[in-house]
Amino acid sequence: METEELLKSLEEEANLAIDNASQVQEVNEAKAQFLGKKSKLNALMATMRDLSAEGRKELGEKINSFKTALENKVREKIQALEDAKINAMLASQEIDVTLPGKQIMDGNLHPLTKIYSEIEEICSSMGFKVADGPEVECDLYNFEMLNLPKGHPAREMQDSYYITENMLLRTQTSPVQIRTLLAAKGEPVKIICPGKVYRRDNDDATHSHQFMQCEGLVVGPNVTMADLKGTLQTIFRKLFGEDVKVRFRPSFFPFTEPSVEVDFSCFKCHGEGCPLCKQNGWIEVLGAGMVHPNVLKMAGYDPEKMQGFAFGIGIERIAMLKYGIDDIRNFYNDDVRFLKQF
Ligand code: 2NM
Repeated sequence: METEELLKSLEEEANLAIDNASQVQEVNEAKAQFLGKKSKLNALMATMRDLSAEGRKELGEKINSFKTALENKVREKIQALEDAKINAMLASQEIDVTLPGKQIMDGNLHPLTKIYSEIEEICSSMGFKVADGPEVECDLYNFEMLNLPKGHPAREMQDSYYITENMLLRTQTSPVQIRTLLAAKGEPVKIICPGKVYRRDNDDATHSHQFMQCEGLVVGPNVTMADLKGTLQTIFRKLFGEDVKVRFRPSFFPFTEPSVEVDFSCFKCHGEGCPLCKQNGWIEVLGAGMVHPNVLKMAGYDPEKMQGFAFGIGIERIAMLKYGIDDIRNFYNDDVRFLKQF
């Protein structure tokens, strides 16, 4: 009877300890306290050897059922504590999938990229290939082979960022065209070369020491100025509108003969005169001409058998006209308020 009461009180004590445990560790401590080697239960078991066989069996059964019940309770409690922990974690990390998403600002292409991509697309549709080359060039390709020998006054006009005696930042993309002609070894060529160029210039609203050009070059048998005019007319009609007219005025470049300044009729007032064309009706946009026989010869072509035309478009100038931008420096200042307008 005394043992039975002892077991009963142990059971109550153990149940209370386990019920009150708020952490797995406390449950394990209670388990050790009530079932471990130093537990009162163990002491009780030690008294069994003094009992009769009958008494031993009876007590053994009681102790076993006490142990099993307690072990089950411990297991259930630990499970309950772990479930509660996971549920708390899930509740704290709950995601409301119905909340609106974060607004992400869309990027867009730089206005200069848009213009040269547009020109590339127009020219590709006419059979031009796009060529590129190094921005650090040798004197030979940048000047000499463009009919600009040392001491030529036109060198001074764009003089220039030299890296060494004979290397400089290219002042136009024409050296890419010279490289293309040399590689073509006398075969016909039809390319455009978009890219950055560098000149000694004071930066102001319309000038920058670094800007973008897209030069075009067509070399082949029977290439004429009419081809040049038709090509430029197609480009500018696609860029500015189908009614745009193109006009040539005589000019001079060392690498072309004859050379022309190219105007197109104002796309805003259609030639009537407005602030954009300065009441002129025409807008000057580029230089062009028939490739100089000296340039053809130096590049390995016989000017009697093949002729060529070339043109050089300033990308910034086109972008400023098309988008109504009045200061070239806007292109380089990385101000998102400016850039996101295009
Ligand atoms: C221009 C104007 C006129 C030009 C000439 C050549 C080459 F390589 F064929 F000689 N490339 N680009 C050229 C001609 C460029 O820019 C205003």
